[in-house]
Amino acid sequence: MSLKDEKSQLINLLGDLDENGAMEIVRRCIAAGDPPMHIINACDAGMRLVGERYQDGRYFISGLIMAGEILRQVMALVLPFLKTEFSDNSSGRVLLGTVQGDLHDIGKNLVKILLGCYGFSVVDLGVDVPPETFLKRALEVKPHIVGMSGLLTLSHEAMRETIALLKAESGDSLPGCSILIGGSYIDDRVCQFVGADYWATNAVDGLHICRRIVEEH
Ligand code: B1M
Repeated sequence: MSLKDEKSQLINLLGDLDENGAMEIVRRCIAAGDPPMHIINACDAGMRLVGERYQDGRYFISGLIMAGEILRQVMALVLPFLKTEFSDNSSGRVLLGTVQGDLHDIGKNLVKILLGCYGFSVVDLGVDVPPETFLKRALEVKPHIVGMSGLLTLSHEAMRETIALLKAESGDSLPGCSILIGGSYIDDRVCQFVGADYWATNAVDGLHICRRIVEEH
C-alpha cells in the first residue's frame, strides 16, 4: 500500500475513533520512514472529521475525549522522530498558553514541541490561562514572543482581553515582544480583532513565524 493510501486510511480510522487501527498505521508509517509532520498532518485532518461528526450530532463529547486520547498516543510515538528530524541552533524565548476558558491543548503542545526542537526555550502556562497570569509571567520571562492558543470561537474574546491587558500594563517592560495567536478559527480578521501581531492555523506556520520574529529581532 502506498504512503498516500496509508495517510487517507489514517484520516478515516481517526475519524472512526478506531484506536488500534490508527496506531497500527502510524507504526507502519514510522517504520517506512514517513516524515513525522506528514503523519501529524493526517491526524489533524482526522481530528477535523471527528469535529464535523460531533457538530452534526453523530458523536458526543465522549467522541471528542476519545479522539484527544488517540492523538496523545500518536504524538508519543511520533515525538522521538520529530526530535531527530529538527535540530537547529536558533533560539528565542516563547511564553505559550491556551487562553482562559479553553481547555484544548493538543495543538498547543505540538507547537511547544516544534519550537523546542528548533532551540526555542518555551515556558508553557498550560490551559485556561487568565489574562493576569499571561501578564505576570510575561514580565518575569521577558519573552520574544507571547503565543496564545485557542480552539473555541469564544476564545477570541479571551485573546482580546489578554492582549489588551498585556499592552496596557506592561509599559516599557516588554520591548519588541510580538504576539502570535493560533488555533482553528483564526484568520486575519480575528488577528485584527484581538490585536495580535501574527496568526497561524498550524504548528509549522507558527514555528516559521517565531523563527522570523527572532531573526528580525
Ligand atoms: Co473540543 N471542540 N470541545 N474538545 N474539540 C472543537 C475545537 C470543535 C471545533 C469541535 C466541533 O464542534 N467541530 C468545537 C469548537 C466549536 C467552536 O467554538 N466554534 C469544540 C467544542 C464545542 C468543545 C466543547 C465546548 C464541547 C462541550 O463540552 N460541549 C468543549 C470545550 C471545553 C473547553 O475548552 N472549555 C470541548 C472539549 C474537548 C475535549 C476536552 C474533549 C478535547 C480536547 C482534548 C485536549 O485538547 N486535551 C476536544 C477535542 C479533541 C476537539 C477536536 C475534535 C480536536 C482538537 C484537536 O486536538 N485537534 C476539535 C475539532 C477540530 O479541531 N477539528 C474540537 C488536533 C490538533 C493537532 O489541532 O488543536 O487545531 P489543533 O491545533 C493546530 C492548529 O490549531 C494550530 O496548530 C496545531 C497543529 O497544527 N495551533 C496553533 C493551535 N494552537 C496554536 C498556537 C500557535 C500556532 C498554531 O501559536 C501560539
